[in-house]
Amino acid sequence: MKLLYSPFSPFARKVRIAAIETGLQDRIEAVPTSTEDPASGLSGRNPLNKIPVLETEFGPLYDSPVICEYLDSLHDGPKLFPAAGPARWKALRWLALADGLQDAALLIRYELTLRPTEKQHEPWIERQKAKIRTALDRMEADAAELDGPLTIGAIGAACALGYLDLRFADWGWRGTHPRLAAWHAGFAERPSYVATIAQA
Ligand SMILES: N[C@@H](CCC(=O)N[C@@H](CS)C(=O)NCC(=O)O)C(=O)O
Repeated sequence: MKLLYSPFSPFARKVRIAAIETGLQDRIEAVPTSTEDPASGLSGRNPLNKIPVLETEFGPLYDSPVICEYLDSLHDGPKLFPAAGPARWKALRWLALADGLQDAALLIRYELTLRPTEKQHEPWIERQKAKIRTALDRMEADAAELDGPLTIGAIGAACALGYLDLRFADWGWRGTHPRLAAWHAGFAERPSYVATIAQA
């Protein structure tokens, strides 16, 4: 299977970590893909022209939660997506919160890097920052839920925090979210996390 990705994409990182944690990495060929390059063929695989995309024998799969759940169906080890009950819904809620944080952070990133300075809209940036702050506060309050068996929610949270470290290190989220910081420090020792660190 081919994974169209960028080393800087937190969504693709989640997929790459899931692949390593489930022992599937050797079945996946990671193909660096630019969302800016029409010749990449990305839009022919994902009409939204977003990465990650996983090419499978039955066609392309997107977005990252779908790819992760597909990968989770391919192995017999402990599942990243709990099968049922509160454990499943909590893992999916963590995943949604982490992805939402990443969406807001990416919107800020695009505003600051793709728009001319004179067209950047500070209230829009502040609105996204507010989402990130309230998401981090919720994560801090619920951080104890991240302990225990590894889930896709925990992987998502680690990637979202890693993206803040990559692009917005000066925000200093650790100072205001100590429980989350302690949890993240433990997660950051996992070989899957280390192997997927992007250099800015
Ligand atoms: N919901 C999607 C989000 C993917 C996403 O936003 N990817 C970014 C890169 S990190 C992208 O492809 N952006 C290009 C664009 O928005 O045009 C997922 O979970 O896969």
